[in-house]
Formats: sequence, structure tokens, C-alpha cells
Amino acid sequence: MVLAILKSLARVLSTIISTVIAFLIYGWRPRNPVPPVQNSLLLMSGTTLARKIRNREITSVEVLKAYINRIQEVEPIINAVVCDRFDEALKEARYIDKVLDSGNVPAYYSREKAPFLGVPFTTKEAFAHKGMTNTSGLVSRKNMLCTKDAAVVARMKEAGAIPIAVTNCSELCMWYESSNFIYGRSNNPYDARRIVGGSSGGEGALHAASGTPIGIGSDIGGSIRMPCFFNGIFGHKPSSGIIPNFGQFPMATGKRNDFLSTGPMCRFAEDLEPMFRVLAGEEGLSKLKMDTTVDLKSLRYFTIVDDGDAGYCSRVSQELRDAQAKAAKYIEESLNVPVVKTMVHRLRLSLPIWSAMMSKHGEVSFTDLMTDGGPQVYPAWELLKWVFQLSNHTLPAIGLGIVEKFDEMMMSKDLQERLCKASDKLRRDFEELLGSDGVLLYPSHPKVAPYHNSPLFTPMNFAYTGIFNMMGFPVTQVPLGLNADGVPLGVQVIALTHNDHLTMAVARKLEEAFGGWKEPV
Ligand SMILES: *[C@@H]1O[C@H](CO)[C@@H](O)[C@H](O)[C@H]1NC(C)=O
Ligand SMILES: CC(=O)N[C@H]1CO[C@H](CO)[C@@H](O)[C@@H]1O
Ligand SMILES: CC(=O)N[C@H]1CO[C@H](CO)[C@@H](O)[C@@H]1O
Repeated sequence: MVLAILKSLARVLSTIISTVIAFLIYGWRPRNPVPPVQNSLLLMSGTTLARKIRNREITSVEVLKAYINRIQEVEPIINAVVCDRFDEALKEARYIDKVLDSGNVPAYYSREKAPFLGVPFTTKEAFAHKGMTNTSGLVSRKNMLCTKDAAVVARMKEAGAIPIAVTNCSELCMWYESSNFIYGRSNNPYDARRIVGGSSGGEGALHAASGTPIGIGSDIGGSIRMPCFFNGIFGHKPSSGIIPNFGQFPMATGKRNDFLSTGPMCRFAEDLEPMFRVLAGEEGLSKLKMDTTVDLKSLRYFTIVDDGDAGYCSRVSQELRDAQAKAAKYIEESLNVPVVKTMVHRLRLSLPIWSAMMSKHGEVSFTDLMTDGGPQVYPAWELLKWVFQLSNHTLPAIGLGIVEKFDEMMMSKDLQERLCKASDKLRRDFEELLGSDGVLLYPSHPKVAPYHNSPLFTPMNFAYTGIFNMMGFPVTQVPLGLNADGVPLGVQVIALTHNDHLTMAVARKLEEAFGGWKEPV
């Protein structure tokens, strides 16, 4: 009882502080959204660009130049790109154009083998690209360059896509605002006073600003879905174990590698599936049912409006509740099926379950990751240095290092075990509810993109996305238009493991009604 009162008090206080401080610091500044797109090439899906390049309606060089110019135009506002390879990329585009013009196209450039031939792509900087940085915002890794490509980068290149740049992340990819002491902070293209999310935050912002057609992120607590939500684009966190995570820093080890999912980020729903196929490869696809035609009318639909208001997270805002209700209503009316409002009570334990599972399966401590083979890092000492602006580490990273030290004090082994069992039970609850033909709508986050730094006061809000990493389920993040302030709304679409084809099909359906990604205005 006392605990409950304290918890509500803490939540009210954190809400007031975050709202008031954020308003005082940012509220009066201009929104400064990115300028409107002039070049129509920037408003085409990756799939369309690939088709037009192959049919020689446009050239790969034209497309690359359009995107490079756009990046140069929006970077002063969003600060999302941290390392580029524009010159090499243009050379590669020229070569592809020459081969296509010659009419003598080799088998490895066929439509089947190279579905994205000549289309530019980006990834979060945590993915290794030969010759580019791989720091994940850790200052001690500042001048390191990759010696090889991450598995998914290699697959995209094989599919004919051309890497043009890598994008900003939070320090060590463990925070939902993308800011660090190497590259600074990224800004939301709809409203530069707001966060881009994290950890794939630079990636989310660059897409929303039309600076890239297709991209890749990774997600262990919402790092694909939160940036996609805050920036109003599509993203897919695949079923666990389908797309290889190999070649990113930091690399998840042991069971945590099952919690981490690598997946596509894009503005147009039609790009999700072809990208997903490239990233999954034959081996990944063999576990799935991607080739079955989805009959949307024959699926069962559910909606859960919040986590039962367990108190760890902010309350889900009314505008997001309304947006989710509108999505449910659209499904009901357009498909003539019921969308059942339900509740899974163990969702109240989302945050404790995520924390217990992560610490049970943590082989490398976060402090060791901060150290990264260099001199030992002491989080409390870093905190003191941070106060005097002498630390190389961001406040969230230092905080996580400190929390980790107290982890054993806060959670006994016994409690940890009980929470891990609760995680299994929660998975069974969902299995009973959804079966092989059920789809669930669930909030992506309690609030739309907040002002910079305010996540410090609402650190647990990622639990809305994080819980599905522990379940291993596929989740597609779907944009649902903009709110009255021109900031993106959205929802998560969830199915059971290996039903990725269902969530992506529902994403395409919702795009029809809600218009998917919207240009910042
Ligand atoms: C921060 O990192 C740089 C580069 O690795 C190093 O030279 C400097 O000593 C570090 N500063 C602190 C306070 O640790
Ligand atoms: C996968 C990969 O190439 N990672 C590299 C990141 O950068 C360091 C420093 O150069 C390399 O040692 C890693 O191999
Ligand atoms: C604000 C800031 O530090 N921006 C940097 C982002 O990264 C690029 C490329 O490394 C730098 O040129 C910017 O100065």
C-alpha cells in the first residue's frame, strides 16, 4: 500500500518535472521542422526506385545524388548521419548504371538475386560497414574503422543496395534518446526540440526527413520500434532468431542474442517485406510462412489499451488511445470483423520481467562494455566527472552502470527466478490468446516524442516495447498520422513467433487508411 502510494507520487512528480522543465527549456523555441521535399525521387519507396532503375526510367546515380543532396540539406537540423561514403557510393552507382545500360546483365544482378539493385541504404552506426566507424557513441572507439561488414550489411550489398551512410545511436545503444559525446544529439525532423528515440534514432530521423529510402536497425528493448514511432515511419522487429545479429557493436551474447532482433526501417509499408526477405535469407525464411497469402478477413484481432497502468511507465496519453481506437475501428469496419478489447494481466510486470531476464542472462556487464578493453570505468566516479563536464560518458550510460551495481541489492535471485517464470507464463497467456491467426494492437509508447532530455524523468517508458523482446514475438511498428502539434502517432502490431507475415500484412492495411509516413510540416 505504502509502496503503491510512493510509486504514484514518484510518477506524478516525474511527470510534472519533465513537463515543466522541458517546457521552460524548449517550449518557447521554434519547432524548426525539416524543409519540404522538392525532388520526387525522394518520395518513392525503395521497391519503386529499384523497379524504375532496372527499367531504366531513372538511373542509380540520379537517385544517389538526390539522397546525398537531401542529407546535406537536412543535416544541419537533424544531425542524424555520423559517417558517409558518398564518393564511393556514387562510383558504385555509376558502375551499376553502366551494366544495366549494356543490356548484358549478369545472373547475380538479376531481379531475384538483386531486388534492390542501385538503391541507396543506411544503417545505424552500430552495424559494421567495412571502412566506416563502429563506435556506438563510445568516445574510446572514436577513430576505429571496421574491417568487415555485418551479416545484414553484406546481405543488402548482395541484393544490389548501395550503402551511403551510417546514423547516430545512443551510447552503447542502451537509451531511448540518441545522443553521445562523439556525434552529439540527433533532432526530430518534425520538431527539432524533440527526441528521435533510440537506439536506432539517427536512422529513424533520417528516414522521416526523406534522407534515405531503406535502412536497418536493431532492437533489444524497442530500439527499432521507438525511433520508428517517434519519427512516424514503419519498422519491423522480427521473430527472434530469424535475422543474424552478427557484426554489430555492442554484440549481444548468449541468450541476450535471442532478445536482440535486427530488422528493416522504412517510410513505405511495401518495403518491409522485400527488405525482410533479403535480411532473413533462405535459412531464416525457411522457418516462416512468408509465401502464404494473408486473408485479413479470416484473422482474429485484439486490442490492449495499456499495461494495466502498473505505475512504472507514464500513463498512455489520450491522443494515442484515440489513435489506437481509430485503427481498431478501421479494421472492424473495413474487414467486417470484431476487434476484441482485452487485457493480459501479466503485462503489468513488463518492466520487472524485462529487467530480470536481462540481468539473468547478462554475460558481459554494461560497465565492461563502457570500458571496452581500455582502462576500467567506475560509474560513480564518472558521475562526479560528469557534473563538471569532464566525463566521456552520457548520463544515461553512467546511470545504467550505477543501477547495474545495485541490481543484486534491488532484486534477489529468488525474485529474479519468479519473474523469469512469470515471463514464461506471460508468453503462454499470449499463445492462448493469439494462436496462429491472432493479431494484437498495443501502444508503442505512453507518449509521442517528448522534448530532449525528458526521457531522464521517464526512463521506464520503454517497457511498452521491451516486453516483446522477452517474448521473442514479431512486432511491426505502424505510423498513424500526426497529432495536433504535427508530431507522429503510431501503434505496435504483434503476432506470435514466426508469424511476421501477419503483422506486416496488417501494417499495409493500416497504411491504406492512415496514410503511413507523413511529410513533416
Ligand atoms: C576521453 O576520451 C579521450 C579519447 O579517448 C581521452 O583522450 C580522454 O582522456 C578521455 N577523457 C576522460 C576524462 O576520460
Ligand atoms: C565487425 C567489425 O569490423 N568490427 C570492427 C570495429 O572496429 C574495430 C576497430 O578497428 C575492429 O577491431 C572490429 O573488427
Ligand atoms: C553536433 C555534432 O557533433 N555533429 C557531428 C555529427 O557527426 C558528423 C560526422 O562525424 C560531424 O561532422 C558533426 O560535427
